Amino acid sequence: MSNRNVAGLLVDTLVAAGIERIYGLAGDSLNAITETIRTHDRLHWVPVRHEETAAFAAGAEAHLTGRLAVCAGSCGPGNLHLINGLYDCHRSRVPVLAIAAQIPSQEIGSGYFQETHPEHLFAQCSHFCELVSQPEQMPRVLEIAMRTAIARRGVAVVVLPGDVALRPAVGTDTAPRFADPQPVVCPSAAELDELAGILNGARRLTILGGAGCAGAHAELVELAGRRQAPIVHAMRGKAFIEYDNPFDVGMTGLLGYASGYQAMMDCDVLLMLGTDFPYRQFYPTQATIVQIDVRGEQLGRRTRIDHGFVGDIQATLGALLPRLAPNPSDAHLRQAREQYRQARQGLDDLARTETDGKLIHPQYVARVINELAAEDAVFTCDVGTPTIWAARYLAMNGRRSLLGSFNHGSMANALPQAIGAQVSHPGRQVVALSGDGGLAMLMGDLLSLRQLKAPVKVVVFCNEALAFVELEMKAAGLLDFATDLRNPDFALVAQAAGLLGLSAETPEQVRPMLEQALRHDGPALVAVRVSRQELSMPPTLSFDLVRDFGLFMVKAVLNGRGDEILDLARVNLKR
Ligand SMILES: Cc1cc2nc3c(=O)[nH]c(=O)nc-3n(C[C@H](O)[C@H](O)[C@H](O)COP(=O)(O)OP(=O)(O)OC[C@H]3O[C@@H](n4cnc5c(N)ncnc54)[C@H](O)[C@@H]3O)c2cc1C
Ligand SMILES: Cc1ncc(C[n+]2csc(CCOP(=O)(O)OP(=O)(O)O)c2C)c(N)n1
Repeated sequence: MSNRNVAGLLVDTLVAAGIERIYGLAGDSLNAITETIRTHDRLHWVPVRHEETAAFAAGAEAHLTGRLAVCAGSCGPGNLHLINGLYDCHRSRVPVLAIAAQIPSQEIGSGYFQETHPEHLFAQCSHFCELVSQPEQMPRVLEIAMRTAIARRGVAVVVLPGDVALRPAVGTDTAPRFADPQPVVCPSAAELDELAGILNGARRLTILGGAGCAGAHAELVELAGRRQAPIVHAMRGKAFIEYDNPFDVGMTGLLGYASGYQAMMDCDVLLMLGTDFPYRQFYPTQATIVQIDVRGEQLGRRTRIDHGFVGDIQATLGALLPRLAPNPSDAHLRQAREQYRQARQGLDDLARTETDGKLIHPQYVARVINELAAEDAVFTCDVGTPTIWAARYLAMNGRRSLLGSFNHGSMANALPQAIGAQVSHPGRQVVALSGDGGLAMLMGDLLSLRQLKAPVKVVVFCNEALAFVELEMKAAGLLDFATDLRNPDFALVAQAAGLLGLSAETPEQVRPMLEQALRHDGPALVAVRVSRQELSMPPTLSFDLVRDFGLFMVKAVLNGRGDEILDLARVNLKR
């Protein structure tokens, strides 16, 4: 222990905290750290081809375990490449420590080769970012960084010059303990009485639940049953709310279901539970709005609220339930459920096999993935239309997980998140739903799948376009421009990278190829040629509903340009 250098102290501290791996890409400013890991048997280096991948991968691990995960980048451009992935981790509130190596300490401030100032660069995507300029700061700065990432759930960055990492450590021999405090945050008894009074008085209560409902499924369903309330979910709440839930009426938002939108518009009281659903146009304007969130600063952030309470959803609902009376009327719930049935029927119809000519509908691909995937699969979906297909066709069951770049909205997240999910959970099936634009953006890390022996299954929705952007252009009444993609044969690219590579060109090939890929004992990629023009807005069957939906789109994003959407809807509904 006494011969340790600062890098050795850093590694020992991480190991003592239960860290098993660091995702990263080597560089000389990281040499002291990688050299220590080389001879260490409890900490593994996970090499990737782009540091952004390292950050996304660490975020995926942290998401699935709920514990701290670590990534590293070398000085200057190396750690600069981490930034977009770290933004995603930070905005998704997953605890990630980034080690940003720095140029030699005596050169800082001289405009030296590769010099940047990570303390400034990472400031916006971290809760903590400090430079270690002398060995005496370690391990204290590292401990504070780790505790901050865990306690505030987000990113912390330790900036470490390569020469400081090589210097003898002067820190304590005692490894710090990282307790995992589990305080129960619940509104006071008086607040709970007030909350119960509001809910007991509601005739048409609708619940909007989000990621903060994780672990509170039973309480949520009991609350909805007691008050006969439909439950709408925000995207990050899907995995925790939708399954085994007789009160579920789907998602809201631009990609949501008409039923989710309608249930929120028709209520007299909206109860927001652990959600930061961002789109203000989708909140009701007349209803009484009540919000519960464990973070007080989240209250009233997205819509005006009438009552706000600070509490953990599970604890709060547990304390609230005994105070709630049964609602004698189920009219609101029945109406919302019927609208949901219709919306779901419309979505399922769109996922049928029949196609125009030889086109493969992406909805069908997503449906088949859902049918074939394991009961505890981890899905990742790229920003772009794969997010839509995941939201609508992947059924969650309490054991499956769904990861995306939902809050930061960065393309190219699916492959790197799949890498982190697979490396940290070797026993689970991991399926990435990638866009052809998204895959190409960080395609270098297809090579990592083979190198890491990570049996990720990548399904590429090849629509030869930045299709989501085209959709937005159409919605705004613009002609498509700058969205064409001339793709290579991704199956051949995959084969060259040492993966099983398959290409589905016809609807008949989709299911057998996906089956083959999922059975394959190793990484696999299936490139599916899907149709380019797909209406991804909430589908509806009757013209009245289309018209309502048109209005809803106008209200949401179109600034009065609803005609194009109606035309698009008519075209899509004809088939
Ligand atoms: C292309 C694209 C399109 C999208 N379209 C849609 C769409 O149509 N509809 C949609 O819903 N989303 C959509 N999204 C996702 C959207 O941007 C948001 O990420 C999502 O709506 C947020 O979901 P959330 O509120 O569940 O999670 P978050 O934004 O993460 O909010 C969770 C909230 O819960 C709180 N919380 C956490 N734990 C607890 C706890 N234990 N107790 C109490 N509170 C807690 C947090 O403080 C936070 O306020 C889209 C994303 C992309 C990339
Ligand atoms: C890094 C980044 N660049 C640009 C965007 C804007 N953007 C959002 S979706 C999208 C298209 C994604 O294309 P692709 O991955 O091919 O998926 P598709 O929508 O075509 O299915 C773009 C360019 C973004 N979100 N992130």
